[in-house]
Amino acid sequence: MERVIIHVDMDYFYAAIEEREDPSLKGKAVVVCMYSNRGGSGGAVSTSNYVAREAGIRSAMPCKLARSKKPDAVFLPVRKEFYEEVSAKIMEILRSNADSEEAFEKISIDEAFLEISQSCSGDYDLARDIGHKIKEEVRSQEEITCSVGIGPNKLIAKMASSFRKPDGITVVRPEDVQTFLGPMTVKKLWGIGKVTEERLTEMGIRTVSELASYDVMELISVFGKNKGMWLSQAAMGIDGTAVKERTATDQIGRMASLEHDSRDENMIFTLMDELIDDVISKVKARKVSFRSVTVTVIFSNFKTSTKSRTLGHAVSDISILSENAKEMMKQFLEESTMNFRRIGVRVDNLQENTGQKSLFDF
Ligand code: TTP
Ligand code: CA
Repeated sequence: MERVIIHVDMDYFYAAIEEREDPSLKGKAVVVCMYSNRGGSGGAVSTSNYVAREAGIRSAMPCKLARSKKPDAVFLPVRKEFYEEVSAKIMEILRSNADSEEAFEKISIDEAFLEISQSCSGDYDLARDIGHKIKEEVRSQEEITCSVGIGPNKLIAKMASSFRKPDGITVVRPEDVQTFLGPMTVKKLWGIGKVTEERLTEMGIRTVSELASYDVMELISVFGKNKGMWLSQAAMGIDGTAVKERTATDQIGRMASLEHDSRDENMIFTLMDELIDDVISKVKARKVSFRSVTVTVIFSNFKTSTKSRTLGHAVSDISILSENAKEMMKQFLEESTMNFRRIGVRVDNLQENTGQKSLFDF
């Protein structure tokens, strides 16, 4: 089956959250600043909305310069912890659209890759539908727009998502990869930094198609084996790297759909037992303990909700996982009226077992 990868990138993320929190900001230029701890007017722009960008304001620019470009812009201080919370909710929405819990890779606070090869059966029309569905879920649940790129690998998906922004969706089918990449300047190729770009320019290589047809041995002689090979492959749109959670060592989880949408406690808790068994066997196999438990519910309208608990200390036994997870699930049942579609159980804050048993293990 053809691989199909989606990359999702939130639009002007920090500023979009601030706009959402204060609707009076809509239409105004909004600049989120990381002020230096010396106070005063020091500090750099974290991000700005598109109104501010029209005035030439950019990330990393001194806030003072931004102010001079657009004196009537609204300047707000960064609220990183709050953005992290919003990010976590969005990541749950994205993860729930991947082929499996593991076919997901968060790459920054507002970007992730999802593999959807199985759910779209390699069909790019279905993949586009999934892309639209993700955009709609993020918009309706978190009131944030995002841009989506779909392609046969991570490199293409990543470059596709930045092709139409904000609120865009770009699908690059395998047969269109060359047409998509070829005309771009090499600096657009994901992974090429300033130094490499300059070196390539000196060599007379300006576009990706020029790089793709450049003799790979020459590239290797200039950049070394790994980088030279990578440059040549990337320019041809080839990227075999897997979508894989980078922090996979940090959590173990399982998610599954109910037989049909339901609020039947028997059905829900039976499935939970299965998920819990699975999580615990992975915990044991990896010889780790966990300090927090998260339960996720995706309702029949696709709304995603999570609850987490941090335990007093790290444990690895099934009864504690089961008790905490089920209590949270009961709360979900009490608080909601809608049917459940999918449920998930996850443990994080993993610690390697030292061999010494804690009191809890007896
Ligand atoms: P980006 O995805 O690079 O930018 P963005 O989401 O603000 O805008 P775009 O619509 O172009 O995707 O970065 C995500 C967040 O990371 C951004 O909202 C703020 C933060 N950030 C910084 O704090 N400093 C920086 O220099 C950059 C580039 C981002
Ligand atoms: Ca972004």
